[in-house]
Amino acid sequence: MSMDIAKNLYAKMPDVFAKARKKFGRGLTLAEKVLVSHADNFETQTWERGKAMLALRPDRVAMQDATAQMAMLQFMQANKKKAAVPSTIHCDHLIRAEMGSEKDLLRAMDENKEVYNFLASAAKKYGIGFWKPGAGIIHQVVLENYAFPGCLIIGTDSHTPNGGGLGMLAIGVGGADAGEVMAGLPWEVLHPKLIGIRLTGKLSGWASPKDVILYLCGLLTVKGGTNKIVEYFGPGAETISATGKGTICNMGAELGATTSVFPFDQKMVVYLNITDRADLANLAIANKSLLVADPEVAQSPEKYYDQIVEVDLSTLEPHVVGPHTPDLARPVSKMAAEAKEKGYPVELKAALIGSCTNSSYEDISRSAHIAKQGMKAGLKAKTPFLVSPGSERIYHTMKRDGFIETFEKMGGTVLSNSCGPCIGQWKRADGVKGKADSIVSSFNRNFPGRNDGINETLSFLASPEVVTAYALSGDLGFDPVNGKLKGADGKEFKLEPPQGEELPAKGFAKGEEGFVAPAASGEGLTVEVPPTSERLQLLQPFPRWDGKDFEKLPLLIKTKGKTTTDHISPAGPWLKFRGHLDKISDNMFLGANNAFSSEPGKGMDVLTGEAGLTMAQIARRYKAKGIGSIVVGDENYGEGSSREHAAMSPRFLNVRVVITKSFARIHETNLKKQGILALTFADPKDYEKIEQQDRISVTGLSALAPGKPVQVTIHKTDGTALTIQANHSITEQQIAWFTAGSALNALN
Ligand code: MIC
Ligand code: SF4
Repeated sequence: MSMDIAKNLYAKMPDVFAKARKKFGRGLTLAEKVLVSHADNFETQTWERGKAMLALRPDRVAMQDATAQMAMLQFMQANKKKAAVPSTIHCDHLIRAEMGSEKDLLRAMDENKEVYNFLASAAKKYGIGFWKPGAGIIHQVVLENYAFPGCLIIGTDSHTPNGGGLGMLAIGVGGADAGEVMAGLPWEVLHPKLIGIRLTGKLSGWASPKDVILYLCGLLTVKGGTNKIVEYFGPGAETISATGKGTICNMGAELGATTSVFPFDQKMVVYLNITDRADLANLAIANKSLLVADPEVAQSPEKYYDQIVEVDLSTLEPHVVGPHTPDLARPVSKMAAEAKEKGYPVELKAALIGSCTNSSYEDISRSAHIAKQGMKAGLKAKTPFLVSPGSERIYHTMKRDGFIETFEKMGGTVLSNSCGPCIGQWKRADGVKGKADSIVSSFNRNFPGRNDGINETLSFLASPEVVTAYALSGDLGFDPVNGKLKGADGKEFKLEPPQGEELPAKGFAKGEEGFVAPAASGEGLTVEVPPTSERLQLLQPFPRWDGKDFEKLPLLIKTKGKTTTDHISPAGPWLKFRGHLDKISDNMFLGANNAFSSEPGKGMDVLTGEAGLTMAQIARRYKAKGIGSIVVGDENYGEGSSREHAAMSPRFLNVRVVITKSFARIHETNLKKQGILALTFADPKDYEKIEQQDRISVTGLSALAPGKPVQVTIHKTDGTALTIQANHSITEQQIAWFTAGSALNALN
């Protein structure tokens, strides 16, 4: 099917590129090429970076099980017969890692039966491909099966950009966006600005693709990419494998970037060939000029990109980032000193490799090379060492080529092909709540509590080969590049830099692929939602806006510091309620730091003065009294995941307005989609003026208009009031979502 999509797309590209070159009066970058060729209507579309809303027609939608539930529940409300664009569901997030691959998978099938049956039956009915539990992690499966150069995919997961490794724009969205595109509507996104990253040189020694993005996270920070596309170019790009490019694009989500992309090249050809898509590879070769930036871009990139960063791959050192945020970066050689200075515990309690970000053949073979060196010296892993393969193909190839054996001999455990510990589906045997200790992984996120549910755990991220070296040493202060390990015989030795193969010489081994095709016609098929389910709940539309201003609403929470979606709607044990809005809403803000409480997730019912309650308890009390509330947030509010539960739960529990210093892209859209007013302080210092007992009014709402600030009045307990201004990025169409109560209501 990708072949037909690609043929049609490549056939129409020359014409639309010619129009775009004329309109813009210059050549086009690769990101622009993909955007213009997917415009719903190129002629009527306004093109202005950072300003215009683009209406695009994605080629495909991908959903993972934890977010697909809400996406499908919302799509079903649109009453369509079939998904309007090719779509797939991937069962990867709900498998708990504990006993190893086989047992974990069996248990998951049992405990998630209702959810899997719901997703499978909905997929079958609505023409959606279904990838069974154990088939692999969404982004790896998309890369192996659906991604191709020049394509535009949206996915209900923030790491969807992984597909940029095959030269396409793959963008993370909330479930409502996916539901709408499947219902046949164009997809809207703010016209992103462009960051050009010029790569020169070639990676060598310990440096790996992961280090490119770890380094960039440190340089650009977690908000540096917000509403921007990161486009890689330059001679260094061609030296990185397609899967390595995938790693870099995947973790571009940690910059807040809309997505990241690499130009089509020979590495992609090789990858398409080895994943049984020679036809696509040949087609892309024949259309190469369409799938890379115009030649003039590389000559004077400053004219095309809003910002340019140069990275010399030859001098790049391996990095490690963390704890608690992916932009706290330093070369591994500096880790020991910094750990000492900041008092980070250096004894490592776990080392984890794999995940959607880093389980390519290259990653695994390089890590196995390190493992073998350790074992040759009589060493085993000093920490629990867990391996999460990205897909069935990867797992079976690892098995055939002896890597599983190597890792197991080293003392490691190979988990099922799923997210597992990366999303908190991990029973860490030695974890103690309240105790700070350190773990290291090759994943992409390290927010507090994410992996083991313990907020104090210091989670560090590095390349899989560096993590494997850490596993051998058990010591965060160990420098794999320059340091020495002590072998079983007491002799010190240095690890050789990792060596591996980009792709398996014998091709990929195949297991059970785990794909279930939809029914030819969904007519007469039912979607399985047991009425008494604890896991699934059909959605009730949110109430329409009553046309009144928000007067004197209590403040529910003022979050302080980093407020990721993991803080707003934690995952781990809560993942099982992703299809049950009422139940999952009990997790609302459980991980968030409240400016007025010493305990995360807790606050005060300001109407009664009772403190120590969870935010959900407080909001439910207000809701029962028919009162709405306001949330105030800090910088980059809603960073991280695409989970729309972080917007739906507040909406469900009557939060009407969220005012922050700034928002992360996906979350801001999710709030708007659910009918919450998303505002930013015109003067970020006004954040300081908000106190616990304030009542807040947001007025002039009937005159809400794009670009027009709104007035916010803060009523103090002493009877005084002060008025501040708040901005928003609401478009005409989004005002309709607000008044209808949600985007979905506006659709019907
Ligand atoms: C993540 O990595 O945070 C997740 C879990 O994959 C999320 C999606 C989710 O919360 O279901 C994401 O990245 O969007
Ligand atoms: Fe799964 Fe982790 Fe990848 Fe998210 S980042 S898709 S949780 S493996």
